[in-house]
Amino acid sequence: MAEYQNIFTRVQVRGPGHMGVPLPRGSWKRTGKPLYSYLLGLIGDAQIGPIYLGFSGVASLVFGFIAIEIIGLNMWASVDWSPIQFVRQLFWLALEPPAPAYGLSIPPLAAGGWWLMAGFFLTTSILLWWVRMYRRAVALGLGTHTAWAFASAIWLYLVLGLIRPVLMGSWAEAVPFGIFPHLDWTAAFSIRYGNLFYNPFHMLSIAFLYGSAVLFAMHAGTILAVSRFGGEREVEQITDRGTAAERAQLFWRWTMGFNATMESFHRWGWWFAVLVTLTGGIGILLTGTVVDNWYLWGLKHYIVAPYPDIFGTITDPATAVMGAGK
Ligand code: 07D
Ligand code: 07D
Repeated sequence: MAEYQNIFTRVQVRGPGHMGVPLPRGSWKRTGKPLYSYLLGLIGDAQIGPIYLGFSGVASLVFGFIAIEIIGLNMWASVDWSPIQFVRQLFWLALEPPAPAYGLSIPPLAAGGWWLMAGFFLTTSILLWWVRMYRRAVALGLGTHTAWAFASAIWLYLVLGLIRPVLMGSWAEAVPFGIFPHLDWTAAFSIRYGNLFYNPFHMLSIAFLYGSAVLFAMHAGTILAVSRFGGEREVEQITDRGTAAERAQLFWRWTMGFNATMESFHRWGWWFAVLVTLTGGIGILLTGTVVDNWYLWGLKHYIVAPYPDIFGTITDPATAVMGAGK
């Protein structure tokens, strides 16, 4: 019993390699002979493979590989093909979208064309991976909850890189590829549109993000705490409530007066996670299309305390004529 009182998985079950349930007609074969890893067994199931590749899986990997290749080679070219500088500066290197002057037209390769192409391949790859998730769930007779949660993340990704730039009429609005450059973009975006903190959908997204972390910790903590009573068989305990479920629920009813159930808790988790990117995507979509400056929007709606009236009315600097007032 004390085996359970630690952070890593202690029990590693090893039977003969399990190939999984039979697949529907028309499926591909599973690839790879199962093998075992003690180290992976500490954080998950020790069995590795077989994997199901399938058409959408292979196509997604090919498209994803091409995207990473285009991004990587452009970054490498930007340091004059020096392998050392490529590694040294990797986190700072970028493949940038076209300049604003190109609008939504197709620019020359070196002036954003490669960015557009990489975006096309990456987006296709991500959408194909979604198809794979959906189809694997159906093939196993599962619900498609995971695919729809992934769709919510894809929604934010599409708003950032495709839908909003198209509505704004310029690829230049989209995110660059690059580790630190995409952070610079995020900071610049917030400033350009008057401080994203005052965007109520950014607020909602943050509340769901923080909420997801809290719920995750509460859930993992609760289930581990009752694992000595068989609590990790939590889903069985939805219909066959055992002492683990009883105690877990009592713990929360005692500490905060209300408790979730073995079932409802997973719906809470699903919704919180899904709403992070769902509300986030709405917030980004509204920025620049409906609201130009969230600080001024906040002033108008009395959520921002105004600065003392020393400099007169505050206008959106983005709309001010350069040099005016000098
Ligand atoms: C732990 C699951 C595994 C996923 C990992 C990420 C790549 C990128 C790079 C080809 C939780 C794999 C990384 C495939 C390879 C190239 C050039 C998920 C886990 C380990 N970001 N972001 C990161 C992406 C945006 C922001 C890290 C992607 C928006 C901030 C990583 C996207 C904005 C910070 C990364 C995307 C934004 C990060 C760690 C797409 C607003 C950080 C991610 C497709 C939402 C953090 C240096 C992680 C960091 C970070 C990837 C979009 C803001 C490189 C793929 C435009 C403020 N982002 N990001 O663990 O350390 O996610 O940055 O939309 O502080 Mg980002
Ligand atoms: C990026 C969904 C797309 C990812 C997909 C996965 C691969 C492959 C491969 C592992 C993450 C693709 C996968 C390509 C992986 C392998 C092999 C989800 C993504 C499809 N903010 N902010 C958010 C906070 C500020 C800004 C959300 C906090 C400043 C912008 C989140 C703070 C400024 C945007 C959040 C803070 C600013 C955001 C992201 C604090 C910068 C967005 C949620 C405490 C100076 C995004 C509405 C998420 C958004 C976003 C948190 C501050 C800018 C809740 C906590 C004021 C531009 N911010 N932020 O899940 O939705 O992202 O905004 O200061 O676009 Mg913010």
